[in-house]
Amino acid sequence: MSDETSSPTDEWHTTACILCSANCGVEVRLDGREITRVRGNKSHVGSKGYTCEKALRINHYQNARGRLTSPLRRESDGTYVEVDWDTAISEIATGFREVIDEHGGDKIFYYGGGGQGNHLVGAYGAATRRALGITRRSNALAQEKTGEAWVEGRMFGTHTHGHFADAEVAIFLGKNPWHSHGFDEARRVLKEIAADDTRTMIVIDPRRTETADLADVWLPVRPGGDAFLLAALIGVIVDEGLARTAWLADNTTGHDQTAAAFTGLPIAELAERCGIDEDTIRSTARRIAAATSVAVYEDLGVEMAPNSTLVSYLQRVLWVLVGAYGVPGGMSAHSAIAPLFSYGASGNEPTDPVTGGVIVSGLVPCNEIADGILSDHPERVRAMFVESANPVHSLADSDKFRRAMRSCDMTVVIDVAMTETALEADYVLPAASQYEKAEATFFSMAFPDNWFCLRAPILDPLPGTLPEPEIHARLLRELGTLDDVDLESLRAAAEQGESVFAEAFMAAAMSNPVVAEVGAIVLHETLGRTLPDGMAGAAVLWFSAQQAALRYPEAVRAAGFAGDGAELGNDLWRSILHERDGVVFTRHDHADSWSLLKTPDQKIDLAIPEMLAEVATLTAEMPTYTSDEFPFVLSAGERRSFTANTIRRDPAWRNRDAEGALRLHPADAANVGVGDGDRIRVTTPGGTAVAVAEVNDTMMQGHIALPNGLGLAYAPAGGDTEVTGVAPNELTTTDWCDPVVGTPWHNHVPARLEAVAR
Ligand SMILES: Nc1nc2c(c(=O)[nH]1)N[C@H]1C(S)=C(S)[C@@H](COP(=O)(O)OP(=O)(O)OC[C@H]3O[C@@H](n4cnc5c(=O)[nH]c(N)nc54)[C@H](O)[C@@H]3O)O[C@H]1N2
Ligand SMILES: Nc1nc2c(c(=O)[nH]1)N[C@H]1C(S)=C(S)[C@@H](COP(=O)(O)OP(=O)(O)OC[C@H]3O[C@@H](n4cnc5c(=O)[nH]c(N)nc54)[C@H](O)[C@@H]3O)O[C@H]1N2
Ligand code: SF4
Ligand SMILES: [Mo]
Repeated sequence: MSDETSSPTDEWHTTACILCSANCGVEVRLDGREITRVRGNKSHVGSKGYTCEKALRINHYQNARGRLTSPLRRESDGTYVEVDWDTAISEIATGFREVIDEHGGDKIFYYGGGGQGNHLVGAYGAATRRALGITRRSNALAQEKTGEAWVEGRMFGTHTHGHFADAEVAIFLGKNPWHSHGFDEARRVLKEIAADDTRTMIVIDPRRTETADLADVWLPVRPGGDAFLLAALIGVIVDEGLARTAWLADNTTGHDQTAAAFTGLPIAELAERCGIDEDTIRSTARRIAAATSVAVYEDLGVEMAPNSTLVSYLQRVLWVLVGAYGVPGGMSAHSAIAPLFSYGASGNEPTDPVTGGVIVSGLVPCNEIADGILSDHPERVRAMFVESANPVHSLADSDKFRRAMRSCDMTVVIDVAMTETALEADYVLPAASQYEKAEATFFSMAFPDNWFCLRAPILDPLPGTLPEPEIHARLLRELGTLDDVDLESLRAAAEQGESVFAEAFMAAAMSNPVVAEVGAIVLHETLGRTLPDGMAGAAVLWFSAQQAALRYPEAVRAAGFAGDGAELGNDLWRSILHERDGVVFTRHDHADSWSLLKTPDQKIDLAIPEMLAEVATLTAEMPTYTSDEFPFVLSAGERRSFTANTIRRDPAWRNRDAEGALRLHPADAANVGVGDGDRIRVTTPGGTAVAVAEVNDTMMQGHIALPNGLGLAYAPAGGDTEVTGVAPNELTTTDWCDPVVGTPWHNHVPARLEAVAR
């Protein structure tokens, strides 16, 4: 590999953009370690050459200044010293052992496990969790998708996704795919729908977003008003007899009970509450009901706003009532090479022993983590292991999370950069970047064909860094976890090919519980050693391929793979390992969307009693979250052209909107007394900050927005560390969240504004 990368060549290297969940395939040219050119990969199985503007500057991730190159230990005076890997691993193992001996492994918390481009990290992290006895964990999904997962678990037992490329009616609910993507070739698909008179795009968003500009129907809902709007749409469908009753009788349970809850709702009153007039609601409901296919994408605009779990439920009731499940262009369950989430919601989820928060899909609600640590509860967390995440920056109330980390006995962060979170850790371990190791994500949710793409490294690890699988393996070796595993004989089996290895590994896992427990690391240490240069971290995917072959044998065969049992899995694995453009790993029929359901009767369970009870409250006294003190609603974390979570820290990557402006409506700007480019102070119950104002007529009056991912510290060449823009979670509080699953209301933060004198 180093031969290829030591001098500029004409060669294009195949990889992917890692800035959002789309993970578009790209090809890049290198000059030494610099990524000098980027273009879409036309052969990529999902993105087919598509990229957005953000991919073109991935060098700002790969070669940012301040990449970590040595393990760091914080000294008692607060400074960090470089230590070698052996010292770091040995001291970390000792530190964790002390916490385990004194308090138990369940007092260690694991946060993270993968970002927008790297989920193999999480598979290896899971092995370490089990080795240390960690039971409590969380990640970003528990501040966006757990409400949705709770609802989907009850209704479908699994995750569903829309087929926007073919949908007759596409609905974007608190979602701006023009910027945030979320499905393959988003902008191309949006333009295609917009250009087709027979198809309708409905955008529900208080802001006239880039997506809303393309929409046939833009519903500028009052911020936080989505539950009223959706209940009204459902009410119209029920009252006007537009529900597909025969289909519902065949395919769902609880439909009568559900329809009853929406019968005779006061549509005019709900219209008033959501700010959309009744006629528009009625015509939109009729358009949805008349469609042969409807696909819906909900995202942060509703998941991080009041009634979030209820909205996740209502939008699904809407499309189920019109029979949109299991039809081309509609919604369906899908396969997964490895699941991101489990969806077995029962209504009896476990709760966190300290905070009492409901644990969905194994994840502690993000807003409760710091409070739990800072409590004096005997079961509280005493140590933190953070990997590939920046929770000080990304979770509500950054300062509280800082204090929580500092109050732990032991904290470890694995990252590529000295992040806001790393700055609070006892040990910081430098990871090889996502272009320096084998990586992949489990984001692909396509149906009927689903794909997966394993990337190979295009560069050697930066000296001093290690890929996470190697870090985890070293830690487990130091802890002695692997002492009783016969790695030698598994290695010997791996040398003889996948068939022999499959048999040996299965036998070892049956006879030795440690092999099953830390299987990912065992695979890395055995099969991984036989893989091509730099690919050891892919070893865990052998198991994923086996699992996929076991779960969907027909669909894997239909995708072109052959064999029975482990041989089918081996055939898929070989293809994953060698195919740089990604592979279609399952090919389903539309009818399979029913067999993919995980409800006991493989029907959709339409009635969730807890949610139906909440429908009745929508016509009770209406809560307001703003006040004279805080009259504005702040969206603390909008996605824009130049935001990418906190993956790129160098502000120089932004061609525009360098500081991440606070957007506000012209009338609000006039009232506050600010013009474009002026400084403006924003104050919330959580804090205060000064931003640059952007007077923007796409905003609704009373609604203001700051971008996400700003407020990062970075030292430009030859300069001191600077913080650019406002870190949104300096303005949020942990109590401001959904009552069911605890997801934050970052899109609905009460705020006030003041002009700042120049
Ligand atoms: N460019 C870019 N793309 C990204 C990311 C990034 O950082 N930058 N991050 C990725 C990640 S991690 C995620 S989770 C996704 C998120 O993707 P999105 O959810 O699409 O992103 P947001 O811009 O946060 O929010 C979407 C919209 O919600 C609207 N909104 C605010 N309040 C309300 C409300 O009360 N009701 C309704 N209906 N809408 C409301 C906002 O006006 C905004 O247009 O984006 C992914 N893609
Ligand atoms: N107020 C507010 N808060 C929000 C949001 C919002 O809209 N408003 N959005 C939320 C959402 S939807 C999300 S998804 C989260 C995202 O927040 P987080 O889950 O905390 O993740 P990222 O900001 O994506 O940061 C990922 C980290 O991984 C590091 N990294 C990159 N590559 C590698 C690697 O190969 N290995 C390792 N070990 N580390 C690596 C980066 O340096 C970075 O520190 O933020 C959430 N927080
Ligand atoms: S940011 Fe997302 S949509 Fe844009 S190129 Fe990267 S992966 Fe694709
Ligand atoms: Mo996210």
